[in-house]
Amino acid sequence: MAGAGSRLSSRTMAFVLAGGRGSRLKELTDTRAKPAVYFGGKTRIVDFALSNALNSGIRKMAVATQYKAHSLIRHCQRGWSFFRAERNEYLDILPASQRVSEEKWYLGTADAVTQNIDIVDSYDVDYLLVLAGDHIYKMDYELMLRQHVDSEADVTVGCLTVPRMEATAFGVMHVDETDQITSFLEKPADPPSIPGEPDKALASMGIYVFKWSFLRELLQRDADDPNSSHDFGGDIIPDVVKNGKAVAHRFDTSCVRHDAEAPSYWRDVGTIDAYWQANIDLTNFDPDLNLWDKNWPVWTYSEAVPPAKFIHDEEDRRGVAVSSLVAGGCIISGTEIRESLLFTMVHTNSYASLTRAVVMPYVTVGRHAQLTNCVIDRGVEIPEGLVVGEDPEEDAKFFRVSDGGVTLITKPMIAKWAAA
Ligand code: ADQ
Ligand code: ADP
Repeated sequence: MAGAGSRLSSRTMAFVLAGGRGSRLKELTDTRAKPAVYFGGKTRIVDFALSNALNSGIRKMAVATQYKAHSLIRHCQRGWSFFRAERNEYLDILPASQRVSEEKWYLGTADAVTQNIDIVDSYDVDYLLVLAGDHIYKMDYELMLRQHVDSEADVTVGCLTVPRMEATAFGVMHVDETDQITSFLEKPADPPSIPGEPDKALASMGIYVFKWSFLRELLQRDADDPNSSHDFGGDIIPDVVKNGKAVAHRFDTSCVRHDAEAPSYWRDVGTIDAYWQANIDLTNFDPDLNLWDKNWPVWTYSEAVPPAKFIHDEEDRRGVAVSSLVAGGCIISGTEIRESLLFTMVHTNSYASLTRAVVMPYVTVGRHAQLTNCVIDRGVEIPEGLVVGEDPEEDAKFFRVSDGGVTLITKPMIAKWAAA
């Protein structure tokens, strides 16, 4: 046992589950897994969990991939390949169906770990931190590890308080006065509320700490169980709640990190509306998610591109962006941009205007286009004069309009528009 004060993160491996499609993001995840979706002007969603692990002092990580993993794998290889085995640092990318058998995909989230037991073993760690690779948040896992050890729990589950009606998408728990979990329901249709707070529920963030020897044995038993779906939320956590000691780690009350002044931040960006809003929120004067914090950098792969350029066009139209984030390589020529977020290498042309637009890399915007409240996928060429965001019924003929009125535009949709 290490003495008090030593960091548990050095004896921990982070296992990032990054295999899910995220089907509620619709066409945004047609070609890539949700963790590979671009977020925040430079980064992808998975960078947040990986950066949290890095910033928490963890130097052994694995990313389990499955659905449409190509761009995710390429991103991890390009952005996260600085781990050095000779310094006892590792980041493994673990695609499904490559290890146990040629055909076998990961059956569920727990099976993704089970199929890689020998890899976790080879790292010789005491704790396994299981992370979902599809949320945007800042969290110091050392605090959760410390609670796990101090409480002598079999599993510690990261959780937060959410409005009760939103809890249908989560694992929902009850805890006693010591925060030991007394019941756990995976995605209940009618979520139980927190006692005394009828409108709130305690939801699992899908983040778990286990002692590796304990989880290893549990997974081997689970693998032989014909009634199990081999899922953490569906099988493993309910099992430990029933037969062992499961403890809640409250993200709301523990803050981002020991010395943080920033408010804790966590967002599920699982729907087009939530995704758009979380990106647009970054354009606020004082955004809740501080990407400028030097003490908590969000690491990513970044292309070598020139600085963003803003130009007056020949007809003296000014290229301007206000209350916006504009990444490197962009050329804003005679376009008016407001409350928008432009990723790398976006090129916009004269008389166009963008308002509350989330624009992914390598998009071009033709002259006179007017784009409002929208998400534009990578590489889309917006035709001259396209107007989006004024008439939802018209938009819905070619594009996807979300419940909240955000228009999603992808390459196939533009092809359909052009053919009409
Ligand atoms: P869900 O949100 O439904 O519930 P799930 O689909 O299990 O999450 O995905 C969790 C993570 O695992 C995601 O990052 C996903 O990309 C990844 N994943 C999914 N299937 C995978 C597979 N076969 N192989 C590898 N990775 C895979 C879970 C919990 C709930 C909890 C919510 C919090 O079950 O209890 O409340 O997360 O969002
Ligand atoms: P996305 O998440 O949108 O897939 P990527 O950066 O992984 O983003 O790539 C987007 C597209 O760009 C790919 O589908 C591919 O067609 C093209 N592309 C990017 N880099 C390469 C490359 N090195 N080789 C081939 N195609 C590439």
